[in-house]
This record gives sequence, structure tokens and C-alpha cells, in this order.
Amino acid sequence: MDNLDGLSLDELKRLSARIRAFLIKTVPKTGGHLASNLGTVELTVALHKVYDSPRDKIVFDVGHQAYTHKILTGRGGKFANLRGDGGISGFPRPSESEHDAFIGGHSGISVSAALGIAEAMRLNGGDSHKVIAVVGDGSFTDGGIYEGLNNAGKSGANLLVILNDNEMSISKSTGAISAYLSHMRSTKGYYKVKTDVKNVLEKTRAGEAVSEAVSSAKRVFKNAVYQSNLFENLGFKYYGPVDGHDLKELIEVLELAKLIKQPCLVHVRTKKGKGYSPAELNSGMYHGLDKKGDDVENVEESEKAAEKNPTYSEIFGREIAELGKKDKRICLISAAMKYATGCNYFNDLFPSRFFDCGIAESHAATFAAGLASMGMLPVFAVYSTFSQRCFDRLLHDAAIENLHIVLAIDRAGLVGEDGETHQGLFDVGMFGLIPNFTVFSPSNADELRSCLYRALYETSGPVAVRYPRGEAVTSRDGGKGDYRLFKMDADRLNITYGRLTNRLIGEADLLQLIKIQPLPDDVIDIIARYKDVTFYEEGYVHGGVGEKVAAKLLESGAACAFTHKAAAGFVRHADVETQLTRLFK
Ligand SMILES: Cc1ncc(C[n+]2csc(CCOP(=O)(O)OP(=O)(O)O)c2C)c(N)n1
Repeated sequence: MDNLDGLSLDELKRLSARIRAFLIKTVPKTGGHLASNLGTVELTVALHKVYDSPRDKIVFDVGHQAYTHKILTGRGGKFANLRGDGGISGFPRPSESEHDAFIGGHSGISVSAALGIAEAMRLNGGDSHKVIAVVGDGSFTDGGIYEGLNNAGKSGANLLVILNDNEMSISKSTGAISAYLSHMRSTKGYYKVKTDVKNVLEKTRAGEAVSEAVSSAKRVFKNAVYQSNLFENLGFKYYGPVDGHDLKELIEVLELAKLIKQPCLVHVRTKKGKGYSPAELNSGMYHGLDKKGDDVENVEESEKAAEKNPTYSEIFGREIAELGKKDKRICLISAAMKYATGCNYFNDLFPSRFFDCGIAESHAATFAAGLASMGMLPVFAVYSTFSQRCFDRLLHDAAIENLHIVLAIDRAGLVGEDGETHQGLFDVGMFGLIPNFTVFSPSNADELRSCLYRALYETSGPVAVRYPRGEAVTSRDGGKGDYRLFKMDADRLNITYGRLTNRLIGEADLLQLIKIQPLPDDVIDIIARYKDVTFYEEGYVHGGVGEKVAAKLLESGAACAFTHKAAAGFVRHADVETQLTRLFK
């Protein structure tokens, strides 16, 4: 851990400038989250200056903004292989460093995790140390944050929540909470110190030799906005908004929060992309970059990269926009991933039928069910990994009454450098547990279009169409039925679905499943004719289609040898090709 204790304010400013320059130089080469990290440089330097990691614990929400934290905790030298095979993760990983207090990747978990850590520290008699949750305003649209705040507000835990407010999720933050934060952000500070907090300060001063800290804390406190607001009503001491790029102000307010051994919330205003003008001007585009420095989150922009094939997300986005022209019942839903999932095309044409729910996947699923209950045709476009949050919503709210909602499951299968937290390896198993659920898994652009059509117009109940990340295969025609058999008179049969079809054509006879749930009736008979069968599944080995086929073969008394190739557990970060080769060669 770099020791910042002895550094003066000027030295800390110079350190921040060096870190920022390093990020601007490195991240476009390795790929990763640039804009979010440029916005949190000073905040992270101030946190490490005031607090003592790993005794004080810092939990980053999502964790995509923790690069400065990684650099300050001894991992700067490993950035050349950030997110690469064998390299460090792009997210906090306790298995990577004792300074990473909790795993990151999915949003909305930090306050709950931080509270759990704080309560454990209290039970172990060590709650003099602070637990800090760093949460972006985008993640404040995630209901999980409020469950945590609700629990924490009355707990008395030594917990600090930093609201890192840059007015952006990946694109502009949406919804009533964003409007509320925007109002708070623009509220002028007033100077009246509330008596109860004044008392806390007074008491603390009496008890500890911290006169210098207190006097600087009092100064910032006078300038801090302190008034009745949502957070205060939930039991938090609220300080802010403070300038998240002003190290002096940040250090002062964090010193103040350090003195208060109960739940506090510091509202920090930052600029996403700070210090790199292309990212400041278009932080959505610089939210996440791939290895070539290309945007991976913003379809509109990545489209400009001329020679690329369209991605599956774009194919879906353009197709649903076309279908939306003919059918006014179609409503499109996103959970804060409008561009990444290609929903922007539909939104441009039919803004009143497009709904961005914020980072709220489970709400979005039930919202879709509500629309369906009134005869609308809702389509919820969501990454496979984030759909995991919807299990009960799909089972209870949609499947029991057989409501017709369509899930467009993007990033299904291996996703590459984002690693374990983002792999789309579990949706098939999850849908497989839900009665009345239909699942299509197209292998190319043509099939994606026809599966989407079938999901909308030839299927009842909840239905998912799942497709991978990245450029679509456009060179082959699609199969129109539930499956396709590519025969080459081999005595061996390979079976697969989705993207792997394209890798396996020509190796042996190949059975490609297009509808993977429920399994088409006649495929078991086809499979049973072969002696040697291998099922290739770009998914977790348990609970997927391969196990179902094996069980049915057993039931039918078939005598074939059956091999199942699939992911045996979590798959670490590396590029997709490396991951595919490792699993299937
Ligand atoms: C459950 C979940 N849904 C969606 C995402 C995708 N995602 C990653 S970062 C992000 C925006 C987060 O915005 P904010 O918390 O404000 O952080 P910022 O990047 O603006 O600093 C989203 C939607 C996610 N990580 N987790």
C-alpha cells in the first residue's frame, strides 16, 4: 500500500495528476472502464489519505471505478495486463488483494455488503474502523441500495456511504431519484449547523486528540449543505454536495465523517471522464473500452467503426424497431443499458413505448409482466448476467399466469475480459427451472431475427431469445425450425446451440438446437441413432441443456456414449477466443 500519510496537499495533487495521466495512457490499450475511473481519482486518493486500508474497508459499488484504488494498493505495475489472461481483474476481488474488501461487478450491493462488514467488525470488537461504500448516482437507481440504507440507517454502524454523483449512469441517469439528486446537487449550502451533529462533534473533540482535524472538519462542515433530506430521514448524517475534484475539500469532509461513528453519507460531485476531454464530452462512449480502444457500450458510436459486422445487439435493436412500426403493442424495456443492448433505435422511433427503468432488472421484469397483463407485448433487453436478478420475478410474476413477456438476453455465453461477474453462463439453467418458459438460442443474425419473430408471435408465456456479445455471423442463412441437422455421414454426433454451431459445422454430424427449451420431441430419437455423442454447451455444466438431453437419453434406454463439454465453474477474465478455446478444444 502506498503510504499517503506524509504527503502534503500539493504532493497529493501531483500524485492524482500522475494517476490520471497513467489511466489515459494505459486503459485504451488494455480496454476497461476509462471515464468512471477518471472521475474518481481525487476521491480515491482522499479516501486512502484519510482512511487506513485494509483496516478501514472500502467497498466499491459495481467496482468499475476502482482502478486508482488498485494503483494505490500496489497493483499499478500490473496494469499492462489489466483484464487479460492471467492478469489482474477490472473489478475488486478480495482474492486478488486484501485491500479489495468485497467483490465488484454487479451494481447495488455495496451498502448491504458494507453494513455486513461493519456489523461483523462490531461483533468482533473492532468497529473503531470505518466501512465505506462508494456508490455512483447511477447505482442509486438500483433498489438494492435502498434496502441497504433502510437497514443501515437505524443500525448505528460505523458506516460511510459516498454518493459519487456525476449525473451519469452509462448514459444519462434516469428516473425520479436522478431528478431528486439533481435538485440536491444544485441546492446552495447553508451555514446553520444542526444541534445534534454539533454535539457529536463536540463530544468527539473532548474524547480524542484530533483538534486539527476537528477544526478543519468544522470549517468544511460550515460550508456543507446540511438539511433535511431523504438520507437524513433514513438515519444518515448527510454532508454535501462537495467538489469531488477538490482534494482539500474532500479530505476535510472525510476527516469529519471519520469522527462520526455512525452512518454518514457524503455527497460528492464529480465529472465522469475528468481530465480527458473526449471522455468528458462523451462519457457514455468512454464508459467501457475494448482492447482496441473502441467503445463497447455505445452502439451508436461503435457503429461508426466502418468495416465491422453489426453486433447481435444491433441486429436485435434494428429488428425490434422494425417490428415496432407494425405492432403498436410492442414496448421495449431496458435496465440502464439502452445503447449497449441496441434499444436506442426503437427509442428514437417510439419514445413513449420505450422504458428505461434504471439499474433495476427485477423491477423491469415485473414491470414487463404488468404490461403483458394488459395485452401489451413487452420485450425486456437485458444482459444474461444481470437477468440472474430476475429469477423470482419471472417465476412468480410472469410464469405462473403464463404472461407473454419476451426477454432479449444479450451477452449470453462467454463475454471475455469482464470475467466471472459478467459471464452469461447461467441464464439457461435459470430458465430451465421455470415451467412454461420457452428459450431460443440463435447462432447467427438471420436466426436471431426469426427467433425474435417466433418469440413474439408464435409462442405463449414467458420466452427468451439469447445471443452472444460481439459481431454477428451474417454469412450463413438461418434455420427456421426448432433444430437443424448438418449431416456428413459421420458415426459421431456433435450437439450444440447458439454461437458454438459456427465452430462445429464440418467436424462431424452436427445437431444444432435452435429452440432449447422445451426440447423438441424428435431430437432424442435422432441422437439415439448415434453411438458416440458429444454435447458442447457454452454455459455452466449443471442445469443446462446437456444434462437434460443426457437424462432423456437415459430414460429412453439409448445406448450411446455421451460426453458433455461445458464450463465446469466460474470462468476468469481473458479474451473470448482464449476462453472458448480453453473450454472446447
Ligand atoms: C446489476 C447491474 N446492472 C447493470 C450493470 C451495468 N453497469 C455497469 S456500470 C453502470 C452504470 C453505473 O453508473 P454509476 O453507478 O453512476 O457509476 P459511474 O460509471 O457513473 O461512475 C451500469 C448500468 C451492472 N454492473 N450491474
